[in-house]
Amino acid sequence: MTPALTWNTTRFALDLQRPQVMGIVNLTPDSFSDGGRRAEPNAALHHCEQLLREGAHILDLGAESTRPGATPLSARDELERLLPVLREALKLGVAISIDTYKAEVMQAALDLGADIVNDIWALRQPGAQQVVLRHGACGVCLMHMHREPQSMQLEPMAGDAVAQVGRFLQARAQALELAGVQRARLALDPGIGFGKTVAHNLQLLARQRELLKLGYPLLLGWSRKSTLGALTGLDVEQRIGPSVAAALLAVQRGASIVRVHDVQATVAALKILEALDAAATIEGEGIHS
Ligand code: HH2
Repeated sequence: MTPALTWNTTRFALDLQRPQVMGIVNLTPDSFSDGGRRAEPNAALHHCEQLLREGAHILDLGAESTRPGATPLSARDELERLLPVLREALKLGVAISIDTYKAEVMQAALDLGADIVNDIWALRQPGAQQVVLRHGACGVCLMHMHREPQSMQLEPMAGDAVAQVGRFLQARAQALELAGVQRARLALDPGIGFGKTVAHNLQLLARQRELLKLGYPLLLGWSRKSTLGALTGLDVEQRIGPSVAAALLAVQRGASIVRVHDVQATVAALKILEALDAAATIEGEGIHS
């Protein structure tokens, strides 16, 4: 089955005929990539506005870091960080995604009007699936993670990552559909770096088209991940080039949504890809021949 042309979310039907850029807004003091700099609500909101000026189509707000070994946060603390920014971000006129795995946080964010639940646990934590079912309209991103954030890199998955990730994502998506979530609300994410080795992550990129066959839009989060550091020797802050390259390669292999820190550079790179595709189409129609 071919993936849907829109991603239906609470307020917006996102047009997946063009790649959608999801800008990351970290409200955490300990995120792996830009830890702490945006924890203060005003700074976070300015960051949201900046990402929109740079061309983001979706903003992904996360109040708890999921980097390997990060300290888990209570739902109450997570909400304290999230809600002041969310209230204002919802006025910006774009889809707002909430990066959380806690039912209580999802519920509060959806009550305020959030558009998407982005869950690294694919709604496997207590109560999470029920919140999404009850809401009836929000978009959902289901991500694959091997083990859990505290232990995933200590014992990464073994064997064929693409096959295992595919089976997991298909099972989660089917379970949700059977429970009543419309297919057009779902996007799937192979979870780059979540309990995977560098070789696994590369396998997932090289064979990404196999995951497209599941028939759901794919969301990819390569931005500043450690695999890019391992391949280039660059520190987190220096990984814009490899992050943009990975996002572009993911889109070329059929990704509909890319989750990125560096929105301006990614949007610019995607314009080249789009121009190239348009030129190739004209060429194919014989206009230049
Ligand atoms: N990666 C992180 C967090 N959330 N969500 C999706 N759907 N896909 C991802 O690849 C993904 C995600 C990484 O977590 P964190 O350590 O909090 O860093 P950052 O939010 O800066 O990417």
